[in-house]
Amino acid sequence: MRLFYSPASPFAAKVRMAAQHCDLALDGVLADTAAEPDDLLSANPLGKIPALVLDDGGVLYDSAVICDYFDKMTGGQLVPQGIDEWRAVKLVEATADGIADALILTVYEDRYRPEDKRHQPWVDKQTRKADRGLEVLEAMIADLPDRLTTAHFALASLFGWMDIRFAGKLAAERPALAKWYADFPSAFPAFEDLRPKAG
Ligand SMILES: N[C@@H](CCC(=O)N[C@@H](CS)C(=O)NCC(=O)O)C(=O)O
Repeated sequence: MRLFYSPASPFAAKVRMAAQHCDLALDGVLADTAAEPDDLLSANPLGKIPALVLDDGGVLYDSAVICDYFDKMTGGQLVPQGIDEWRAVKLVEATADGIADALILTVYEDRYRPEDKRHQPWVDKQTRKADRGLEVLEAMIADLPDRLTTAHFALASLFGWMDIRFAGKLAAERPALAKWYADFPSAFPAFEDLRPKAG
């Protein structure tokens, strides 16, 4: 399987960690989404990473869908099947991914919009989404199962990416999440290799 990714992407890091956890081999293909390369667009018409090309030539995209596919391929190694645990895991994953979505939009506002066109109230709105998400995550992490799941990889990827783009925010504002993040590499040593890295 080939995965279009970039070193900094939290969503790609989540998929790469999930694959490693499931012992699934991925060939990484570096992609610059800003350039809209043809090979990426054939794998994902939305032009986003991560995008996966399967061995049969089919494609999959959106990190949650790709992780669910890995889960199906491996007989449930990433998502518990019991309804209560399933709910807890998928809710944390959706919240972590949604926080990443909101914060990435604030980064793009700086990166892609000319300075005189930036709209601070919109940035503030995205930041409030992220902050509310982080607040509820502090309570939600208590309900996660001990074994590693897509929720763990989504959280670790988000926090690893925040380390690059919003350094210090987690420790200053959400110490319980910062502690969870500090403990994560001992549960998943490959994190040091697969964590989001500044490109
Ligand atoms: N919901 C998607 C989000 C993917 C996403 O936003 N990826 C970013 C990089 S971290 C991207 O490709 N941005 C380029 C763009 O939006 O054009 C997922 O979970 O895979």
